[in-house]
Amino acid sequence: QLKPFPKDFLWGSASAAYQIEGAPFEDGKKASVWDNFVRIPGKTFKGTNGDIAVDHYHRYKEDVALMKEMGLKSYRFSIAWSRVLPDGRGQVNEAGLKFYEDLIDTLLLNGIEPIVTLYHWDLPQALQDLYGGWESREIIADFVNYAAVLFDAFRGKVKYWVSLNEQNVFTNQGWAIATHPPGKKNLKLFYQVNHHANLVNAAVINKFHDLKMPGQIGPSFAYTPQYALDSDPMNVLAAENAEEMYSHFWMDVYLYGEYPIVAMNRLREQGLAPEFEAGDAALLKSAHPDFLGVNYYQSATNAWNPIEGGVGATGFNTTGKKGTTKESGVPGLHKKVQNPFVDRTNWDWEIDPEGLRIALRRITSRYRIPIMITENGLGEYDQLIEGEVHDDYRIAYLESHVKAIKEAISDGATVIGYHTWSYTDLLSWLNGYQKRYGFVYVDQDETMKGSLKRIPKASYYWYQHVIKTNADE
Ligand code: BGP
Repeated sequence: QLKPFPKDFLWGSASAAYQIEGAPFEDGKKASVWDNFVRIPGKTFKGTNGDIAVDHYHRYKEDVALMKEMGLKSYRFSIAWSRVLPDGRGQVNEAGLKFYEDLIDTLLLNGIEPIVTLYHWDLPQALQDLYGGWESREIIADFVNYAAVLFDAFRGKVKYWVSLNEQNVFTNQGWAIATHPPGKKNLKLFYQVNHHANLVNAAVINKFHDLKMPGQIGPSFAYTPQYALDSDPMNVLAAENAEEMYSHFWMDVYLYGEYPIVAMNRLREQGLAPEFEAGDAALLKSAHPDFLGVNYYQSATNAWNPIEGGVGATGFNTTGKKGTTKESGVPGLHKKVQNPFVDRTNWDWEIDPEGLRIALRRITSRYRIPIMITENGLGEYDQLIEGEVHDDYRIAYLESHVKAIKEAISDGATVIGYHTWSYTDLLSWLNGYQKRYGFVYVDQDETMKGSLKRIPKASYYWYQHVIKTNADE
């Protein structure tokens, strides 16, 4: 007999500013690094950008009305730093702040818990220009100052705060593989930037606690649990390597305040370890997140990859055609292989609900921290046929993941909420508008000239029922 979901479980859904808002230069907002990056030819799918996105900036009332109708308990969204502080620091833009105040008030009025992500990748371009953004330690003071503006503005109204969204993704894509801004390939810099992000995360959590903010704060980590292909000890070692370098390397810092030993030894040997300054180690140790946000989409399977002649590439499927992902790996560490036991999406993301149960259990055993699932969902092509979207594949995906959470709770994990990615359809950073995740279909595509009409999909009504019954049926 499985335990029921807690009565106050946050059945939610999520989004991020750049992917939904549009209005990049309205009411005093200035450019973020994404506003510029998308204009570099070849960086995004058919050059799609977030200039209009799904026009949430002007249609948020309609979007919240649909949330209310659905019975949504919580809504996770991010604040665009350059809307509130157009230059990243200095003068607050009251009009920008007001947009979020109105959104938060509308959510509260409709009984929906706002969950605010401070940073979902859209750094003010001004700070990138001024000192290289995350490449400089100056970001620590600027970030804390930005957060303090929001803490002050929304004290008592917003109870749940996410510090950084997927630090492991934005640092890796920005500085190691060059697929996100600022588009660099420099491993030494990547580890240094990531160290600065760790310091920011710790400093902002401390600020929140120093201010005695009512509520909770934690980072959202993109956790991909690593498996071994089989019991060949070398494949098991490859999986251990991947878990150390891609999971513990972030979560240990968040929750133990220290980098893991094996990973740091490896980086020191290669001359890639981040430089510490006086006070860094103490700062990392001093911060204690109230929960860990987990973004879970898939697991990853590993095999040994020899130092001599091993696979050294990074492989992403941005074609939207199943089976086109190229081999990837790090020689002497691991290589990523297909899991023969699970199916994949058209973007080759492996569909593995059991992996979510495993993820929640691993975090619980290693860190003993409450978990908020801040993202989980299925990106697919949806078809609008006679005004309806029958996304049964999405329902199947979400249903199996909800079951996995229930099992993990019975196993002993503390899970306080579940936020699907995403609420409405929105811009996928690199895959345009064709890779859809929403409960609500939005008429928008790569021409960026859609009507922007909102149409609830079959999954919308399915989730409405889940919320109503607390997933008890
Ligand atoms: C996460 C991000 C989201 C969202 C999601 C889906 O990494 O936090 O912002 O984009 O992934 O990714 P994609 O759009 O690449 O399919």
